[in-house]
This record gives sequence, C-alpha cells and structure tokens, in this order.
Amino acid sequence: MNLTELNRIATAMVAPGKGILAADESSGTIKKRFDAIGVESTEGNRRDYREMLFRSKEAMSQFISGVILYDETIWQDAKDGTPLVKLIEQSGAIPGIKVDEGTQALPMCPGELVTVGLDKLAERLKKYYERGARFAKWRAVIDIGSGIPSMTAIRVNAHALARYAALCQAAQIVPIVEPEVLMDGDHDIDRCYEVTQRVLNKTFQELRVQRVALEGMVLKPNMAVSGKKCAKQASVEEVAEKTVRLLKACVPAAVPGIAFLSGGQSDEEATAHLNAMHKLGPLPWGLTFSYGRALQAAPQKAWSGKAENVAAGQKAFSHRARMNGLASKGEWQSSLEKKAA
Ligand code: 5MM
Repeated sequence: MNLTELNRIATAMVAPGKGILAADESSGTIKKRFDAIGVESTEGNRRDYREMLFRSKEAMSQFISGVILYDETIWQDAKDGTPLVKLIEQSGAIPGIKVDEGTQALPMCPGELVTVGLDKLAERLKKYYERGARFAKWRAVIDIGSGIPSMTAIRVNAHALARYAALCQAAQIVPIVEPEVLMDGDHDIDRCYEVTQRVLNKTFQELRVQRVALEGMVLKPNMAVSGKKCAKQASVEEVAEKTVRLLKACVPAAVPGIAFLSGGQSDEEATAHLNAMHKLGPLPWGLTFSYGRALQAAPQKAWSGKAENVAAGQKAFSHRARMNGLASKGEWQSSLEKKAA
C-alpha cells in the first residue's frame, strides 16, 4: 500500500470548493428516480442521463472532485464510444465505484439491516482499479426507531465497513466509509446525535482494529438533523453546531476529509447546512458534500429524458454543484439561489 498516494487522492476528493457527485444509484433506486420524471429505466436512458452529467463542463471541472459510479456505469461507453470513466477523468474529476451489494435483513434483529458484498471483493477491486477507479464506497444503513438501533446492528455494520476499507487500501483504492443513520422517523435532533455518535465511535474502533490507515480514507456521514416526521425541526444553525460538535468528538484529525450524504434533505437545506458548518471553522478535516439526491433532483427534472433538454439539465446540475462548491468554503448565500431562478 502506498499511503502517500492514498492520502493525496483522499485530500483531492475534499479539496475546498469541490465535492463528490454520488451517481451510484443501484438499478432499483434509479428506476424510482426515473419513474418520478416519467422516464423508462433502460440501460440506454441511464447511460444518456449520466453522460449528460459527466459532460457538464462547468460543474465537472470546477466543483466536482470525484464521481461515485454504479457497476453498470463504470463499464459503459458514451454515445461516441468514449468510456464514461474517461469523460470523468478528462474533466479533471476522479472516478470512484460503489462496491457494496446492498443490504439484507440482519438475523435476530427485526427491522435491521446489514450491508453485504465482501465475498470476492478483493478480485472486484483489482478490476475496478484497472478500469480507472481510485476510490470506492460502501454504505451501511442504521435506522432509528422504537428499540433500534441495536448494538448488534451497529457492530456488524462497523465490522463490515472496516473489512471493506482494509481491502480497498490493500488494493490502492481510497475507501469512502459511509455509515448512514437514516433521517426517516419522528426522532429529534438529539436522538440523531446520540445514535450517530455511537455509530461513529464503533466504526472508528473497528477501523483501528482492522488497521485501516485513517490518512487514506474519507468519511461519508449523515448530519445531525431532526427526523423528517419530528414535529420540531432544528434550525440551520442548530444542525451546523451539533454536527460539527459531534464530528469533532468522534472523527480523528488524521482523517483527511468528511463528505456528507444529503439523506433526503431538500437541495437548499443540504447546501445551507454545509455552508453554516464552515462558518464555525477552522475545522480539523476537509468538509464537503457527497450528495446524490441534493445534486441530482434538479437536473433530473430539467432533463426529463428528452435530448432537447440536455442543456437545461446541465445548467441545473452546474447550478447545484456551484452552490455546494461555495458552501464547502462557507461562501454561499441564499440570495444566489434566487438570482439563478
Ligand atoms: C446515489 O445513491 C446511492 C446509492 O443508493 P442505493 O444503493 O440505495 O441505490 C447512495 O448510497 C448515496 O450515495 C448516499 O446515500 C448519498 O445520497 P443522498 O441522496 O443521501 O445524498
């Protein structure tokens, strides 16, 4: 393992002003997204949509540091025969790959899930590296509800995240470690804080036990937020203050960067929260976005599967990427959203 190189890539992934595009929706998830805009989820349509994003010059060259791909996408070529991975590289961004194989019910723990995909992972990583992937992603899902999460669910998911991260580093690939505490539910922000703290502490404990080099990874956590169905929604300032406090308590400064998931927040909320956190700096790690929905909802709607809408889709993507790029430096203002509308 060349740790200097892993650290260089991890640092580039969280460079100020840039963040990660999570375009790694599995077949079921992208179908849901396409259903919402009335587009059939065929291999061709998925390719056309993602090609539109990766050819967005402004967004990709200025505000996107890396792209997380799904297995299908990493092997796909653009319409003109250029591999989609090459389009990403040519823009200056780093290609990455989601390597988990989704979740399964966790035995003995009703309502809880464990992420799978460790079998043959070493062989798969080798192939992804040859194709150009320089980082990977594995997402664990922790739900908050009555009597959950159990310590069992937290432990097995942390163990799998660390196994994955160690295999990545051995294959010279930077692991994005994503333990997502879901924001569905009616819990308040303090319950989210408490559960996320337990999850992050256990995850870093496992990473240490399995000898993962913290300098060569990126953490992709949820923010501390109120559950979507909670009657009392925390303000932007409270989310920022509690999230920064939580991360400072749990994430060693050796980690080069943290790139948040958006988790169901609105586009503007996700941007405002990241921006407000930077107002609380200086921070010990790079802090940026790795959004899926909060970067793609607008371009998906603008595109709606029509070739004549490609420019509109790219414009919408560039706008969200620019807003989040500014937020990653604490330079975003809500008036910039209105100006573009
Ligand atoms: C883009 O969605 C990713 C893949 O999800 P599935 O495996 O469920 O299809 C997802 O892991 C994503 O990278 C993170 O959840 C962040 O996305 P959001 O939309 O929460 O920012």
